Amino acid sequence: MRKLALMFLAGMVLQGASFAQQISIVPEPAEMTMPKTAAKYVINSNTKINLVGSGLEESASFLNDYIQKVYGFKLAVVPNGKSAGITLSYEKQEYRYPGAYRMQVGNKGVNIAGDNANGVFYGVQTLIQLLPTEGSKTALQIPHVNIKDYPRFGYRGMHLDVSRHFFDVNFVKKYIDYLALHKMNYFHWHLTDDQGWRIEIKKYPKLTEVGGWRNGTIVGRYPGTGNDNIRVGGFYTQDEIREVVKYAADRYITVVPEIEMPGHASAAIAAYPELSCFPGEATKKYVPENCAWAGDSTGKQVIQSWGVYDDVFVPSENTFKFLEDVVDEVIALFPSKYIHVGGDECPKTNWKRSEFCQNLIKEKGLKDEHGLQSYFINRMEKYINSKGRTIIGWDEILEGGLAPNALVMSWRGEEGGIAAAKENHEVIMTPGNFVYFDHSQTRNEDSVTIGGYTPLEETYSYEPVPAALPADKQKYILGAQANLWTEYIKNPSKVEYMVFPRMSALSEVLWSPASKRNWKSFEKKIPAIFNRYGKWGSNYSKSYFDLKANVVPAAANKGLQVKLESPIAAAQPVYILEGAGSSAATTTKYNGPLSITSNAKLTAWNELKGKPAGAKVQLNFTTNKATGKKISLQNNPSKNYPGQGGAFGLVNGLRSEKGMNSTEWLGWEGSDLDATIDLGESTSFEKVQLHIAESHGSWIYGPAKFEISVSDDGNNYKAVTGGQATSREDGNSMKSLEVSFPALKARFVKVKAVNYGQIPDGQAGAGHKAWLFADEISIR
Ligand code: TNX
Repeated sequence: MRKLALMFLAGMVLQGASFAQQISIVPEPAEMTMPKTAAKYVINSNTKINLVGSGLEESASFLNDYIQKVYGFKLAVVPNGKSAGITLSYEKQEYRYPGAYRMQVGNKGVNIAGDNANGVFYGVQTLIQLLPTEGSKTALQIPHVNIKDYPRFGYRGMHLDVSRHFFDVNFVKKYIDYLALHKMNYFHWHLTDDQGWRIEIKKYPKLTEVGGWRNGTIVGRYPGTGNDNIRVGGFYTQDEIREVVKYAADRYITVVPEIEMPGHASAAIAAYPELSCFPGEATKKYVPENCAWAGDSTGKQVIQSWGVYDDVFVPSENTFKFLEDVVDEVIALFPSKYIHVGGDECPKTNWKRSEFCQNLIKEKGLKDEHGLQSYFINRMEKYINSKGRTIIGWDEILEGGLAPNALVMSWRGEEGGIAAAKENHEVIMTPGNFVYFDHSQTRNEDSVTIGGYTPLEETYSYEPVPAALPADKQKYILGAQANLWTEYIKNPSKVEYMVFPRMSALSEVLWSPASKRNWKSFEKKIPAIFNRYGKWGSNYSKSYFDLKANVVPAAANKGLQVKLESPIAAAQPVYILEGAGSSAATTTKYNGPLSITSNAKLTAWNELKGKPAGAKVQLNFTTNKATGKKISLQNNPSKNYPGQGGAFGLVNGLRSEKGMNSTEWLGWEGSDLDATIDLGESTSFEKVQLHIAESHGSWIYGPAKFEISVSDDGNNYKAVTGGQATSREDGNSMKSLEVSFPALKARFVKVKAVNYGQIPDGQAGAGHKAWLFADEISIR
């Protein structure tokens, strides 16, 4: 069980004296030593910042702004100063990536020496992390330390989607400050998508006049329960863009702009319909019927719902001219070596039915529509290369042949990154299951998220260099980045909630030497990290402290056991168990695993000094003959949707009650659920049920077939016929499939749900493999 000696809960800080001694620098420095006897240096309003050398003003002013904001005073900055205090200077250091520095805190003050100005800036970030988060605000005690530090990766990135929801310049600057405080150096600005075009392009004013606004937004999780009918939007003027780029550069952060093509292009098409294969077709035609629409439904419109849409750029000369013009203006605004061209999720449906596209495929001797996508990206790459820049694309740009110099962002797992690195292409890793910060970070999600479950520990455990990559190809992994897609993130406060504390974990993955990365040490820093967010006035998720309930099979597979775990040593987990033989629903102190052998409702939470603290866990167990039994799977579910405890999750007595947004689901991409349950002894039963999810917009389909067979010896199986599978809607995109038959006796039961196969044309994700989602098998 993970326990912290110190604790912090839901806005309340409980801090021991020992904590004040703890140094909590995030990301962990490469090397750090402390004097034998701990000592302090005090920074107060008389302390001076000495600058030795030029180009250090940005670092001094960042430090001063921070001290002013958090502690309310400012330090005098003295060029060529020699007095005691804080001294910023240069000192040659040999490291692979810019940003190395040394730092000493002693009796005479703080010395920060950088290999370059960037290194000094990172030294200042470390100093900021030594400042107290408690106690006096006028005499800031910092511990004596010796630090030598440098980054592990050259690309340490964070992404922000400003299309699905728009965030103004002030917040974008704040976000950039968050990057700086975490020693990150790339900000990937996702500026265009189906739901809004956010960058002013002088030559095409309608991009922002028309494409920057939508008449409404679906309410709740896709496909939504309605439309809010509120016209929203916004965009950045070119002056604002320059301001942001400069602001970032002052913090040693490069802004990488993303202009999506050829898919996710509806906002541009709304402004200039001739960019579509079918300029005359109304956008509404491409939107599923169950997504409510606001306002004008004729002609081309900016999309109001989430997902992937078929109305993509037509690969015509006119479109290429348009995109080249856009790129010209983008390049003039962004000094970044990299220009991101998207390339992801481009449905081929329209290209298939467009005569123009089919002729183009023939004329250019392309294999098919994937060849056309590759042609599209290659052509834009050539143009961007001719301007001295390099393209980045999402991993779909591997399909149909990779553009020659492209850098690949691997988002659908690590495979794309591995394939690209093997072809000697540079790679930035952004795999969904580790660094998609739009995923939930708690099992008790308190607002809608896109789905998935990426808790803090999982992000922390991420290793950007895949073990599967041969040693001589590892150099192609430039680093990693977390993505923040904002379909379900409407305001700055939720952005902060979703990125913190996972961004702190990621910063350590990207900066600290692999040998310095240690989850247990990181956990010790969590109270200080949270205090710091508090000082910044930032929102953050406290789910790390949630009480966790682990459901496991009981001894000899006779029922279930629930273990309650809390990272807080001083907290007492308590629970109410209704059913399961306990008649009165009384609050009981937890002191060991709970046994579940019949239907039961468990409510559990932490108590701190007798008061409830943190989120409640609520589990409704429905037991049956399969519950807690041995189960094995022929095909493993996807790493992204492993369910709770793998195969066991199918017989843990728990079903999702919330629909898709649950960690109960096991998901198979293209393959079948093929489970064998060992009931332990010959058992009589008459029906088998499978609880599944079905959400075509999210590429999740019910099985093509649902088959049961039984065996007494585990070798010879006999199909159970007679029962036709019936299906019942359970609401929230969930269904129960059931096969019933005259009672029979058997020990082994094979349950097979055959994957739907390829997603049909005209549906979201057409041509891809369908997902099969299931969370529970019951036998009665
Ligand atoms: C996939 S990641 C997308 C985005 C969505 C995101 C939601 C990628 C390249 N494309 O358009 O916002 O999933 O998690």
